Amino acid sequence: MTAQLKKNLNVAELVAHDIAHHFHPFTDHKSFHAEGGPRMITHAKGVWIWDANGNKMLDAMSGLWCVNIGYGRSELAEAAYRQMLDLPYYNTFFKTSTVPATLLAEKVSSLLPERFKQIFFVNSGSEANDTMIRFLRYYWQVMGKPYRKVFISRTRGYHGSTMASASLGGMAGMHGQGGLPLPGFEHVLQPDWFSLGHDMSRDEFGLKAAREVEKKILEVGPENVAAFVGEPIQGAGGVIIPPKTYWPEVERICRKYGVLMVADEVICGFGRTGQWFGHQTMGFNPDIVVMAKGLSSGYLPIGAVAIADHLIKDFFAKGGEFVHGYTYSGHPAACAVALENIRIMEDEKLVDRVHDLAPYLKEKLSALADHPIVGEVRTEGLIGAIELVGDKKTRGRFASEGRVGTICRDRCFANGLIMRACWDTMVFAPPFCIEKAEIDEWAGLARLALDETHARVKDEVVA
Ligand code: PXG
Repeated sequence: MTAQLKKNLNVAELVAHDIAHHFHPFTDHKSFHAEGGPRMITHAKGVWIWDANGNKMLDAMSGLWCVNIGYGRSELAEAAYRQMLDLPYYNTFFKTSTVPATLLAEKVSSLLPERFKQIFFVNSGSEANDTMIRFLRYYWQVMGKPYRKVFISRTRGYHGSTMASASLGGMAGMHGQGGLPLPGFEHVLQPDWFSLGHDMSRDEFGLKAAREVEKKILEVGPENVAAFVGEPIQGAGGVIIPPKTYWPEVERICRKYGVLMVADEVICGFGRTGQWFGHQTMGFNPDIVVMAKGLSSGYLPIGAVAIADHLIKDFFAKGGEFVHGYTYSGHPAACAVALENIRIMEDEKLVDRVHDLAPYLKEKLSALADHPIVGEVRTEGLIGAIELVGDKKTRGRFASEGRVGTICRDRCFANGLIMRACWDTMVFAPPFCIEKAEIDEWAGLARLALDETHARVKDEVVA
């Protein structure tokens, strides 16, 4: 938006047009209209965003977990501009390619473990997961095991909004609308020690949650399972950081039954956990890596699926054409932006920065754990969560799941801080450029929002 347009904004008129014509994703339109429509976001810089009324907010969510390098990097805009002048579009079907698509495939491969040499481009995390599902179903067919069609994933996992990716995800609310999941998608317990671990130690609970995967494999029949799919750290499920025992045990189980492993790195990928990929931080070795968001820091839509050599070798030899692709697979402008994003991440050592900032973030936000309605603060790299509870000792929640989280989210907004509420878990994933002084400011705003939330709910009986 040009400065001129910004100056002449008639906010009330814009909001009225939005209410009249804009059907928003993940929005309850009844309350949205009743509460006066959208907050219009107009511009952003670093970790800060502004709305059309001039309110400035610290975005501790990087948009939707994606603006990893931070807002306002003109180099990315220039990369898109230059590419659009040279070649705004050409496809990557039918034995053609473009320079940015080729260079990005090579670059992404070089960031991943050695075995990932082939990269398939898509436009979103949902498409990345659909592509992975279609690839693996056909892969097993090519391998003479067409019955290996069942995907196992976790409750409260989030893998996207298309029919297949929402089926793969374990969000009850999404399954409740229109009869999902589709057949062939099974879900097991999420490794959420805080909510489900009761009196077990974290490590014991990690093993218990992993063995749910084994139970499910045996229930479905190992010969029918295509893959186990999981986010290294579940994001939209409430930033569930599994106990250290979880992933190695899941890997041992999957290998035992010949079940492939897919890491959905849409949130964890590209540095979020302090290493390039979340599976490196969590200690497991996937066969497929699904990416989006941080690949371009959200400046343009792009996602990717990386497939390990041991799968691709047979697939290329025996599979013939993979009858799959999107008009915008490897879109040149999106690839140019992703390349520039990765260049900046490398030149400015942003992954190291995440790693180095992580202890400071942990220290400052963990100080909130003394608050009367905070049950736990957990972080890994620059991602984390604050659990809201009515009873700190028993980790007891407030009545009506999600209500107190929503109050807290609104108090954050009112005080100039953006954190998301996943039910009664406040989650955060700030841009990697965040400064220590901004972390201090955030911790102060978070405490204020928690105090205001507490004031509203302190007389309530705990569920
Ligand atoms: N996998 C993971 C792990 C995600 O977090 C997707 C796949 C789907 O990506 P696309 O690009 O198709 O949206 C995501 C997306 C939330 C929220 O409520 C999270 C996402 C998207 C929308 C809302 O926190 N993550």
